[in-house]
Amino acid sequence: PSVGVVGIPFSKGQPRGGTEHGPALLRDYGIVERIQDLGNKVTDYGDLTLDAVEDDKPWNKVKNPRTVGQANRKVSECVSKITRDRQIALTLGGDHSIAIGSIHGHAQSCPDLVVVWIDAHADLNTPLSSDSGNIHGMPLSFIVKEMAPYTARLPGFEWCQPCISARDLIYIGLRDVDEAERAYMTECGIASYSMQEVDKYGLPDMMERVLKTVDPTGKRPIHLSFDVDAMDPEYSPSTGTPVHGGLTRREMYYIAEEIAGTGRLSCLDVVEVNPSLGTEADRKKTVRTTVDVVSHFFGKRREGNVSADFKMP
Ligand code: DIR
Ligand code: MN
Ligand code: MN
Ligand code: MN
Repeated sequence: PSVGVVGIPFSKGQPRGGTEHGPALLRDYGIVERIQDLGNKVTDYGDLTLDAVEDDKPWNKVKNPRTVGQANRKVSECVSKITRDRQIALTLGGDHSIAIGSIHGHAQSCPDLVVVWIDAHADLNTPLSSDSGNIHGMPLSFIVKEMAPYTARLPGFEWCQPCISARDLIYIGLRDVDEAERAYMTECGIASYSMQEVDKYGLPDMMERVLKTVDPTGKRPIHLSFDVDAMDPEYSPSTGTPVHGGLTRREMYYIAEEIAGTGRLSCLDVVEVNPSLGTEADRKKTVRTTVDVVSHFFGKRREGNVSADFKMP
């Protein structure tokens, strides 16, 4: 497959600096070469230039609304172009607020996409329900049509319209869901495979259910949004809001290989790697695990791979 990579050096969707260095770190650890070496044709579009908007006053509790809105407009345009050219978009975050632009842009080119959201958190707060005021805890409220009655328009987001239905979204890995988020999920009918269901069904049965539930036809393009805090902090400690009891590296390999096996991955977000958090060892562990997992989304198989130009010795 063809892959288009874009770095999104952004951290204004949450209070901790550092996620803006995520793209550089992932590149340093060879993420682009790893995908290339698997036989994919990779185009690297570099990093977006994202500026802070001056005098970006909070909207009620919500921090940096115009800065996050403007950045996401650029993300949307970029992802829309990449996916329109029939490349799989790989967005390197950045905090999870960038998924607003990523899904929005993807939906402009592929209106029938489905979203698989792998995260410890539901990221479904609205500017009205959010306790933290951090937009990285709200991206899906901008994107899901059924959330319209519960949300509010934010300055900086005039360009952004909800573009998916609640039934086109499914969660994996949840274990820290706010009360309002839980109520919205139930009210809108958003399916979720939280850590409870991961434990109950096991990965093979769960992934079958996930794919059948969100797309019984098995034909629609998949937008996979991967927050590295979905994994247990044992594997990805350098992230802003770690939660114990998460997915193992091995479970993420399984999920990634199953998604790759559909042949329908159309956009992958890799978000919330924060090189400024934890020790040097934590940072290494986080980025190595993340790059390894991403390679499985792009074709690496534990049973082994043989490249097209391989000559039998
Ligand atoms: C919390 C935490 N639900 C919030 N969300 C996080 O701030 O809205 N999302 N950490 O990744
Ligand atoms: Mn999260
Ligand atoms: Mn919480
Ligand atoms: Mn998230």
